[in-house]
Amino acid sequence: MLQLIENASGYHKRLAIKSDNKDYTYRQLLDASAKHALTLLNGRSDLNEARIAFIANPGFDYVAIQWGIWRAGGIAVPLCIKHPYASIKYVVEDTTAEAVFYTEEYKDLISPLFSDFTIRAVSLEAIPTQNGNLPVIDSDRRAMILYTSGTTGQPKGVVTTHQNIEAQIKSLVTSWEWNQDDHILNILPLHHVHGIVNILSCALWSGACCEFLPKFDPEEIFKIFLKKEINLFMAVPTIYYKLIAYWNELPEEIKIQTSDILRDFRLMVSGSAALPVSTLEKWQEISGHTLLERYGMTEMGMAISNPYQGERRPGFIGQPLAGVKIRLVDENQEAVPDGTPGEIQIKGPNVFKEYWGRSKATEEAFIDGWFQSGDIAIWKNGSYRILGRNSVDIIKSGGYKISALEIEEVLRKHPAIKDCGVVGIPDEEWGEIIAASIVLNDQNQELPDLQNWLKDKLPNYKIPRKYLAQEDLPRNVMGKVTKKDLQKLFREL
Ligand code: MCA
Ligand code: AMP
Repeated sequence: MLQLIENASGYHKRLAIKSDNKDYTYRQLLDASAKHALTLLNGRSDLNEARIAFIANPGFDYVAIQWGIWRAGGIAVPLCIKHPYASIKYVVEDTTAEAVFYTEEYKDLISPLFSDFTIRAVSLEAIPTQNGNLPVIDSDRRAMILYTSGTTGQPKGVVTTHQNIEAQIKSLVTSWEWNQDDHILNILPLHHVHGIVNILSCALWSGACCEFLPKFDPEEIFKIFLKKEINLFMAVPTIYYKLIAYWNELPEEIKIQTSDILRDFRLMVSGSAALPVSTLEKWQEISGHTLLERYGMTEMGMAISNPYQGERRPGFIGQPLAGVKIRLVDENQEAVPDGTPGEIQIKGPNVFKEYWGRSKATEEAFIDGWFQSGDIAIWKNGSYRILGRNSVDIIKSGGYKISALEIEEVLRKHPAIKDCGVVGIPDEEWGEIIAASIVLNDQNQELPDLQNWLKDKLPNYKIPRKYLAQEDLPRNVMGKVTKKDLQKLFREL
């Protein structure tokens, strides 16, 4: 039996999930997920790694469906509830999903799937009661596919096995001392590692409670904090930035009350993007906590973390997590001396199995068994510090990883656009803001309303916020677009 499920069997009566003002025990989660598994199986003995796409609000149903897919032997493919149909279609097509499991509120969004593909529809609202046995799932089987942007245009599906996910969970549970008295608030999207593994799965592995807030809303978050039930919080730097802005506007007595409650938290973590020292310091003043900054990636879960016990250094990401091997190398794949920048490479049971359907990309991602992250860091005084990335085409905005090339590919389909260049511009709130330089076919024309035009083509967080019309893009003598010059241009606007 999968370890996560086996653990849950030991926590029957404990509170597993709080969502939609309801409490759910581990027993309820086990019962519901078994029911969903039998529905998916529909008389078969094992789904044998069939891809099952699913869409549900963050909360009990999401988790029961995810566990149901795993217990039936399927690969869970979470769909983002905020994505336009084009992005959902891409994931379903790329994974060749056999079925899509959905809750009623997403019926309209996903219904075009049923005319575009031969795909089974499984509605949560129409689950029959079935009897049968669930298969035994080996932990080396594929468990999940999450989509991540890279230096290629289209997002790639990152495949992790149950073993990979277990290794990712175990190292965090040990390092951050998760226990069954923990109660965490999950406000992150559930199609990425941060929300799924670091928060949800670590909580359920430990017998703790995971409470959901389906939508990011600072007012609601502070209201929940004031109930004094939550003792753990994890978010991306943009969220801490927004919480600080909200806190600044609170009446004085609520500020004092909130700060007192936050001081009693066991742990507060930041990750998914670089945490500005200014945000760390302001949050320290408000909460008394030095945010624990850690470093991870969809392909490996978490790899490096500041210590739970011990000094957390602002601007640094810490040391390798238990079971994770790290090396820093130069362009010749030679280890660099301490204090010299190098690419972070990773080895360990936490590292993913493959990119779905992309054997060449999988092969190219590794060198001598080491996964090449593309992130540049130095090791200084016993801690790693991130310096940047080796590709200017990867943007991090609001904690999301975004490919400039993917956006450019879409923009070039606009009939008025001859060429374009997309870059990330540093921003204290968002990490980076996406900016697009546009060369129009007809230079005398005004820039069209691209932000609106992109709405049904890209997720909101991938849509550029700044636009500039240019006669041509900055280029080097070889004619290649010089993105650094483009960034400079936008910074100086
Ligand atoms: C939204 N807006 C933006 C952006 N996103 N503006 C600039 N840049 C952006 N990226 C604007 C919208 O246009 C809108 O503006 C307003 O913000 C609210 O938009 P909405 O979509 O409602 O945003 P939100 O719900 O407030 O979202 C902000 C957020 C979200 C909560 C910070 O971006 C988020 O959940 N980020 C977390 C992503 C995450 O989990 N990443 C982990 C990846 P207007 O009001 O003017 O219309 S996993 C990972 O990275 C690895 C493994 C790791 O290490 O963890
Ligand atoms: P993703 O592919 O969405 O999983 O994003 C992974 C990327 O996020 C990494 O390759 C880093 O570039 C970035 N990242 C994650 N954590 C941190 C951090 N603490 N500091 C700087 N960058 C980070």
